[in-house]
Amino acid sequence: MYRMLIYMNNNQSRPKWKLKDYGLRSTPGFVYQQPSALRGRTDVASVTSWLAPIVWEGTFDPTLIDFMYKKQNLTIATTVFALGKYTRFLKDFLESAEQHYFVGFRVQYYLFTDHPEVVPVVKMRENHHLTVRKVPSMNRWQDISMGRMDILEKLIENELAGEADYIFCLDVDTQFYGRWSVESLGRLVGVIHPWFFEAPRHLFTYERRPESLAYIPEGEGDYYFTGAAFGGSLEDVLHLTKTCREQLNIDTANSIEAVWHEESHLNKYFLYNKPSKLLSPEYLWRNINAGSSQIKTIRFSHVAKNNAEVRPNP
Ligand code: UD2
Repeated sequence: MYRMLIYMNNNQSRPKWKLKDYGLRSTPGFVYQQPSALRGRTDVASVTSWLAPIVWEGTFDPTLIDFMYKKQNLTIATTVFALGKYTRFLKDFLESAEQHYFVGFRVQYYLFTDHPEVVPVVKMRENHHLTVRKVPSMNRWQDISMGRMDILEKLIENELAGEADYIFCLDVDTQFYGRWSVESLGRLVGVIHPWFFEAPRHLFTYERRPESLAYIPEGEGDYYFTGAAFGGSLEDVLHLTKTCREQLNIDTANSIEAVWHEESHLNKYFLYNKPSKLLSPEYLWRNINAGSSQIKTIRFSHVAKNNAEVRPNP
């Protein structure tokens, strides 16, 4: 095991854990395709201007990367919320996750719902476990979506130290269609929104009112990230969720709600706290039937839904 947890209980104001990374190791005799310093994807960018990788099909070797991460004995915490009528998405979400999501690695799902009695029984792979948590119902879908930051912050702070190495937070009105695994791991991970990956930044739907703490001025911005999937190390995602939760609360106290709710605050956070790894829209596509020449494989996608029918309010 190359990743060690060091507890720092003597100082209460600091996180109780610290990840010590001894790097990714291969083994003599393990054979895989030679990586090229010259050839690679030329139709998409696979690195940001601050040198963070952008993960697309063809930018990593699944055999090699699985082999190296297997040695680290990792646990991936994964959160999903299903309140009100969104429980109908759970069966396809969980069944497809069990086919494609971190196969061969330890996964601990945390499902937050106001209707635990309707959670479907889905056969889990070895080392994959589901914990169901009851949360109160809410009247506004915007409050459900934004309230996730508060619940995630508490989960990481109070329960996950020593239980998981990384965390991903995913929307439930989604389905997996292809591999999503260790190539996605990083300290702070954002997913490029499937509607905006080709757009100039003046078209991004950032919050543009200076009264909101999610405000991003014209002329700034790197990418537009989805609120439907993000993740990273416990320490980094704790800082992200805590910051977004605090800023959402201040906005509420000032009677302003950012245009895309917690997604707007997430985009503000990622602009000034650069993600260490970006996932291409393969990792959150808009519709399984929509095509795009750059998308060679769809790994995870929103499913079609009738907002007026599934949401508790317009
Ligand atoms: C967009 C974002 C979403 C979030 C939301 C907030 C994308 C592609 N999607 O999605 O991530 O930022 O805007 O503005 O960027 N939920 C329930 N019950 C409800 C309503 C919501 O459980 O009645 C949960 C559920 O996990 C759902 C999530 O909240 O997946 C986000 O809500 P949404 O999917 O309706 O929001 P949407 O599709 O507009």
